Amino acid sequence: MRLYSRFLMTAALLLNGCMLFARAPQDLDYGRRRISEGGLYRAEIRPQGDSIPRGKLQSWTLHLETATGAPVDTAMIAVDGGMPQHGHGLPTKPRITKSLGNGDHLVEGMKFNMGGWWVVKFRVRANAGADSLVFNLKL
Ligand SMILES: [Cu+2]
Repeated sequence: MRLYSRFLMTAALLLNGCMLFARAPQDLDYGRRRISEGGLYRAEIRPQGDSIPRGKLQSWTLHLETATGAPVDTAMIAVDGGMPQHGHGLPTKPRITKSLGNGDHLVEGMKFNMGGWWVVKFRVRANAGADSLVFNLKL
């Protein structure tokens, strides 16, 4: 009996911990337009549709401009991401494959293999300097 109640308590604690861990921060910004962490750039992600499909390889457009709104075409951009609550990264290695002009960049190889809170990060190196943009997604 005593062992059983201790087991219940442990289970309750574990469950509680898990639930805290599993809950995404409530003030997350899921907007598709963001200002970079250091304020050097503004960017917008343009997935192919309104909703981002799960488990499907997709291409996005990343629109990049300076803080004052000048399109940035020449940049080194690295893509990274994952699920902060699960401790894993993206299932693929998306890359910027082409500059489309007017600040637009083609992002190929995007894929999200499960539902939940995802983070996609773009590390930008261009004339204005190095900075990164972090987007939150809910799938
Ligand atoms: Cu996950």
